[in-house]
Amino acid sequence: MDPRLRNPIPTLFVDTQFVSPYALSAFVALTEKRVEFELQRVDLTAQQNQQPPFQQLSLTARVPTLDYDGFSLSESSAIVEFVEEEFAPPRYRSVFPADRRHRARARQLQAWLRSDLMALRAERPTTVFFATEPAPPLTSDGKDAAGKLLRVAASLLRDGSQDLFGAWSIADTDLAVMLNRLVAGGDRVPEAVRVYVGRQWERPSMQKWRELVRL
Ligand SMILES: N[C@@H](CCC(=O)N[C@@H](CS)C(=O)NCC(=O)O)C(=O)O
Repeated sequence: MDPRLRNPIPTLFVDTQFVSPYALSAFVALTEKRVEFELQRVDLTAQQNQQPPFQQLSLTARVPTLDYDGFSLSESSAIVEFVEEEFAPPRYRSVFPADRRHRARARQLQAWLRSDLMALRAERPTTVFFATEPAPPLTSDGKDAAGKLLRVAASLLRDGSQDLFGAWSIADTDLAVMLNRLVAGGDRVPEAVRVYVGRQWERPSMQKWRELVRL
């Protein structure tokens, strides 16, 4: 049997450049839980994800994919949910809010961030976080998406909150990553948003990810 199929240490498959916001979310969840895990890089530019063995491992042939003890899983939100249950509190810290309604709202936000704002994602890819040149101006679709995102952020961060639900959760990371497309892109954002993003960016789990980025 391929020993990797029974690897008791979770292996997270990520893009070689470490620019996938979805891989980042799964990485941060595992890191915040202090779970020992391994990373495997998949070269998306060489379409390594479309070839065996990754293609057989990942249902969607996308990163992130988690491989753990003979079980593989794609889709970042499914991975984070699985990791939360597999490495459950109180032994491991929770990456979701403690309150049920807050948890539901965290998932609401995560689902929305993964399914909307296409123009913003296209015009401000995560490589903008590390760009040295200023980003081109947003198109009208990009501005609409940015406006929508900032309206949502303003309503969630109404009291100048440090974290969305009273303490850090993975939804903060996902929101901060989306907002940072604007901050790093040099687009105009309220000061409260800038401060919020800066604070999320300084989390040790985010710093670990940033150290891996290869552009
Ligand atoms: N909904 C997925 C999105 C994953 C995704 O789009 N991954 C990209 C990298 S950012 C990928 O693997 N692209 C390669 C491809 O689709 O062929 C998730 O949340 O994990």
